This record gives sequence, C-alpha cells and structure tokens, in this order.
Amino acid sequence: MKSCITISLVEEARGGPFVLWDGLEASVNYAAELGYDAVEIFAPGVEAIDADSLGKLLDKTGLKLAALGTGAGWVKHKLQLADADAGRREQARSFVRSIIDCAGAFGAAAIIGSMQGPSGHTGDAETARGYLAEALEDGGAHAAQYKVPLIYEPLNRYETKQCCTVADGVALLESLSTDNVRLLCDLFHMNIEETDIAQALLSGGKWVGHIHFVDSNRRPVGLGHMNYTPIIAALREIGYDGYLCAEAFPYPDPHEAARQTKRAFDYWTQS
Ligand code: LER
Ligand code: MN
Repeated sequence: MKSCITISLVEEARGGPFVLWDGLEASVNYAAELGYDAVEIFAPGVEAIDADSLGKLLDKTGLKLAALGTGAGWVKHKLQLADADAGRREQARSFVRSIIDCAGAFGAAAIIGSMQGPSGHTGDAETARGYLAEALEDGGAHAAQYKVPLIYEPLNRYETKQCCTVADGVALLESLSTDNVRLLCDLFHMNIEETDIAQALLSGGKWVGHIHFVDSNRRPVGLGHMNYTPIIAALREIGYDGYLCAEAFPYPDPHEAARQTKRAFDYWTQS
C-alpha cells in the first residue's frame, strides 16, 4: 500500500477535511519532505492546474498524482450528476470529463464524491440513481482512454441519498456496462454507515480502488477511536495495493496532521 495526502486549492472548502492548504508547490514539497508517495488534489477546476508546472514539480519531488477530486463542481458551481435538469446534468458530466482529462494525462484517476448529488431534493431516489449510473457509465468510458478507472465514493447519509455503503456502491457498479469504475472507501463515511468496516472492505474486494485514510472523528489517523487492526488486515486480504490517502481535518494544523498521518501509515504498513 502506498501513502498519499490531500491538497485543497478550493478556498470555499476551508474548514473541510483536506490536510494541506498552502498552494500546490509548498504542499507537494512538504509531502515529499515527509516521504509521501503521492498527492490527491482538490482543485476548483482544471484551469487552476498548470499541467506543465505540476509535471515538473512531481518529477522534481518524485511524487505521483494519485487522483483529482471533482467536488468543486458542486461546492463552487452547484453542479451535480443527478440534477433533474438535463442541461445541468450535461454541464456536470462535462466538468467531470475535464477533470478526467487533466488527471488522466498524469495516469491518475478522477473521483466522484459530492458531485453524485444529495439526490433527495431533485426528484425520486430511483431517478436520481439512474442519472448517477448514466454519469458513471459516461465517466468510466471516458477514463478508459487513459487506462485509469473512474473512482466513485459512497458518502454518509447526511451528504447523499445515493450510495452510503460499500454494498450499495458494489451493486451500482455491478449494474453498469463499463467495468472501469472502482470504489473509494472513506473510513469516515464507513464508520457512520457500515455495520463492520473490515467486513465491508472484504466484501468490496476487487471493487475497492482508493481509500480515504482518516479516523472516526475525521481527525488524522490515531486521533480518534477507529480500530485499524482489522481494517489493515482486510485490505491485505483483498490484495489492496492502492493508496491510503489522508483526507482528514487539518488538526491540530496542516503540517502536524500530515506528520501524524505519515507516522500512522508507517506504523500500519510496516508492522
Ligand atoms: C466528502 O465528504 C468526502 O469524503 C470527500 O472525499 C469529498 O468529496
Ligand atoms: Mn472522502
């Protein structure tokens, strides 16, 4: 398993669960200093990422781009993939495709989290689920040209009425004609929704494509009451070789949160 840390470039998301906030260059350099393998970037849109300078920065530090989030489409533009309005849905899908193109050039995946929509207020749940499925088909097929999957993240019930558990997520992915969508299992959401986090990961099996590595209270790993022993054992059992990515509150501050997560990552992957 490889280590990864989130960097937010979205001012509107201040206070949110992203670790590093000091701009791309300082954040990537700090992640490299701590020995992280990769970064996940939450950007306002592709215009905020200069691919050439990001490429040079990654080459210089030896870090990889693990993934790009699409959530700013919702946070900044209130675009969502299950919007009742067909024109808005297409705008949301086009926003996602632009992020897939930007990430794909780095061999990285795009993540659908908040862009799946809260769903409850835009019509009935079945229709919303259908729109989400169409968007995952579209994004999964689009991502295939870069030989990367599209990553879909079940969220807790306070953020969406789409998929809240790994089982819901697997059922949705199995219903698609593309097999190029994988699940992001965020331990924070799982702690709220799953009966047993380790069992959920075991049953997620090959569909588990990315992990948001965080504690029960959304603080960095080790600062809450999550029991990591069965979680790490489950990930080993399913042969997970992707990223454990720190997506946590920058508590007590971004740099200490980054250090704390790296200590925990080293402990859990070396023990
Ligand atoms: C949202 O709660 C979340 O977990 C993030 O990954 C942003 O989409
Ligand atoms: Mn997450």
